Amino acid sequence: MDRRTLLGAAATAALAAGVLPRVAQAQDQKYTIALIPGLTTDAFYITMHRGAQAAADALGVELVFQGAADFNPVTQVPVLDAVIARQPSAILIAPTDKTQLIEPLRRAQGAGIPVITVDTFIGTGQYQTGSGDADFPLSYIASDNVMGGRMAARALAQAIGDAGQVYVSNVNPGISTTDQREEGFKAEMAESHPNIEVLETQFNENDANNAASQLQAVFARNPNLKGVFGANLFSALGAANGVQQSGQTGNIRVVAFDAPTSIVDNINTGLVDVAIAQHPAEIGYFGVVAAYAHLTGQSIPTAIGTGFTVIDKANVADPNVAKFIYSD
Ligand code: T6T
Repeated sequence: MDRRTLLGAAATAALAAGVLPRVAQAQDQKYTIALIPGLTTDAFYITMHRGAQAAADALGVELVFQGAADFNPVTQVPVLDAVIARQPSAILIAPTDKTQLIEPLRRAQGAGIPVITVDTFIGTGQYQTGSGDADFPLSYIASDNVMGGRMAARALAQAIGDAGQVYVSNVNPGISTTDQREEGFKAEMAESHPNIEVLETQFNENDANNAASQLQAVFARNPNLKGVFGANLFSALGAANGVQQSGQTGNIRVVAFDAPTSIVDNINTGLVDVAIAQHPAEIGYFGVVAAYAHLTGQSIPTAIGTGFTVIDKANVADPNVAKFIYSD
């Protein structure tokens, strides 16, 4: 008997004995992947969920989307604990704080559940390095937020003629994404736009109403205010509303991070100059693919970067651009 005949005979014997080959076992296994967003009602995470579901459908895995109603570690941690209790095959999570989610996520790791972070990170975001107490997640899948902040600075500088006062409307300190956007924005301004003064950051706790009142207060204190960078969806929406309520549309220029449907109107009316759309569907899709690859024995990259689409009045109607507007 040659080698091939021998292998064939062995496989036939195994099948006859009811022993399925290994590949068939892996395919039959039903995996459950949990996706815990920063909050459930944000168009950014709704779009991420859509991408994750597309990958889950393609791979035949069950996807559970469970999150809190606001972007806050105090409400996210109990959701995480409830998910851990259900023992999913893997957890994808957007941690709402770089530090406060480390211990809670260790509980997932302790329960043998692989963790991948999407959008935001814990610790330094450098995973699987063997150093520190927060390098245990397998992978970090997200936009390059420092670069996104630099892109926002360039867009705002151009809109205001490269001179004058601006500020960052931000969520809360301690969130990896929005911290990095502010860092990139300020670095770009300091390095390349010496005639722009960046005023003190205003933190709005992810509340667009706060961001709107803050805009009006900053303008009252600085009547020459020229621009604002809204570092996430609610910051940008609120800051833009504040500009409108102050009757300053076109005088105080707005660059928005994120691209909910309302941004289209704001770009068309000239209230917002530029929106930097992330690709949250990509983040969700590759999150599920990475978790599945790990569960089926493949090694996965410790970081996967996704892109941006810069939206302005000139391209907002182009279908190749408009497809990056978030789902509601
Ligand atoms: O900007 C996104 C996300 O990247 C960030 O981490 C939190 O805010 C958003 O969800 C938009 O609201």
